[in-house]
Amino acid sequence: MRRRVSSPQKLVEFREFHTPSSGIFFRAKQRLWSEKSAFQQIDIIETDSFGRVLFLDGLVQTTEKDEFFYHEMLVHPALVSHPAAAEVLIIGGGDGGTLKEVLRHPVKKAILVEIDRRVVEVSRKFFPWLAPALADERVELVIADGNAFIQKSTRRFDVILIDSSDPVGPSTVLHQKEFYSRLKAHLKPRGIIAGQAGSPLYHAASLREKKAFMQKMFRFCLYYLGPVPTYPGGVWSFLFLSDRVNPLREIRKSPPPGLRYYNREIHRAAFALPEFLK
Ligand code: AG3
Repeated sequence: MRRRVSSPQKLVEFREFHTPSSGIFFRAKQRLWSEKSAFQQIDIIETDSFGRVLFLDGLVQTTEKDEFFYHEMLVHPALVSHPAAAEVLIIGGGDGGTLKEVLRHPVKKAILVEIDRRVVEVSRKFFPWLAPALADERVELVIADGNAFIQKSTRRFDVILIDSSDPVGPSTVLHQKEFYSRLKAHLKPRGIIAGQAGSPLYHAASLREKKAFMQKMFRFCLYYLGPVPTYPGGVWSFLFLSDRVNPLREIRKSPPPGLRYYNREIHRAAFALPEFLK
C-alpha cells in the first residue's frame, strides 16, 4: 500500500502526542511520502519550519533543520573519545543521519544495521545526506534486526552506536540488559557503546532501570544530555558505556571540521546532569 503524494494539497497537520494532552505539530506544505511497511507506518512531509520531517509510527525521527543536534551528539562524544576507531557498528538509524556523522571520522568500516529496508530506501530519496553516505566505500548496509545480527555476528567493533526508537514500543528490546551484554561481547578492548536513551522527562523509568544494570556491566556508564528541539521534552539523553575509556578524561582527538553543534566545551558540559537525573 504505497502512496506517493506529489501534488501540493491542502495543508495537513501532523501531530505527535507526548502526553495525552500535549505534544508537537507540523503543518505539512506537502506530503512527500506515506507508506505502511512490513514494520511500521512511514511518513515524510515538507514543512516551512523544519524542512523535511520523517515520522515512524507517528513519532518524529528526524527533521532537516534540527537533525544535527541529535546525530552529532549521538556520534561524536564516542568517536572523539576513542583513540582510533576503525570499525563502527550502527544499530538502527536507517535515515542515515548517524552514518553521515560517523563518516566524518577516519574510520575503516561503518556497518549500518537497519531492520526496515523501506526506511533506508525512502530516506535515500528525501534526505540529501543518505545517498552519498551509502556510496562511501567504507559503508556496509545490512538489512536485519539489530538484535538478531548481533547474536549471529562474530565481528568486533571499536564503537557501537544505537540509534533506536523510543525505549517504549517495538524498540524496547534494544534498551534491555540482554541486548547490551551481547553488544559488549562484540566490543574490542578499548571499545565504546553510545546509544540514544530517550527523554529524561518522559522516559525517566527507563533511564533509571538502564543505569541500574549498566553500571554493573561497564566501568564507565554515564548519561549525557543534548537538546533536540523536535523530540518530546526538547532535551534528550544518551548513554556512554565503556570499560576503558572515560569520556571526561579522554577527549583524544579534535572534533572533525564542519560540525554545527558538538565541540569540546559541549562535550564536557553534556555530562553534567541536573539534580532530578542524578
Ligand atoms: N531515533 C530516536 C528517535 C526518538 C524520537 N522519539 C519521539 N519522537 N518520540 C531517531 C533516528 C534518527 N536517526
